[in-house]
Amino acid sequence: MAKLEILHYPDNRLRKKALDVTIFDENTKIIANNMLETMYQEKGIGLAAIQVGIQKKIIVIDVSEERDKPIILINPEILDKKDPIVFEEGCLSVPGFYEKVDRYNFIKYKYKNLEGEEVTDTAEGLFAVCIQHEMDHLKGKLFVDYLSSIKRDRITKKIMKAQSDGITPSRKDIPYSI
Ligand code: QAP
Ligand code: CO
Repeated sequence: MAKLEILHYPDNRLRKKALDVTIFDENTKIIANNMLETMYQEKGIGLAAIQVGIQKKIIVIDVSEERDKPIILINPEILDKKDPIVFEEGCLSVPGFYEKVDRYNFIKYKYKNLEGEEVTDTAEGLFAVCIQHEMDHLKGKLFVDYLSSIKRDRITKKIMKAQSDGITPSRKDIPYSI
């Protein structure tokens, strides 16, 4: 397995739209496993292929405390959503910044697994929010897009300054439990 390089906002490649996975082969498995390794090493709870420069609809998630329940979602679609909530989110592509975003606490969704089989399931709480966040990445959307332009501009400035200083902003007190 290999750790992949994560693109940081405002990199244009984060704005690309992911393409459907049509071939479920060894290469797809290698990408998913490398994404999991990258997510675990960076202490994330979710990662989309777009964030590592791969334009495919592949998402990895693990919201378990023990960090031992990896989930791989390919070509995901949300079928139903209910119970609006406001959730404070971060993103491995926007390191060091956390802001409140409007989401749904409950979703019904479908996806394909690594074998190409279709699965339908439900999710709630942090897991549901994480799926919504990662699915936004597949459309080239980031959580900062939900913020006021004042807040977003402030984040853009700070993150570009940090990048020019060669620093990756980070925060140790991550608000969700991992
Ligand atoms: C998306 O985000 C998410 O700033 C996944 O310094 C986040 O894994 C969905 C991370 C919250 C729902 C709720 C961020 C790690 C990880 C940072 C992440 C950082 C180190 C973010
Ligand atoms: Co993200």
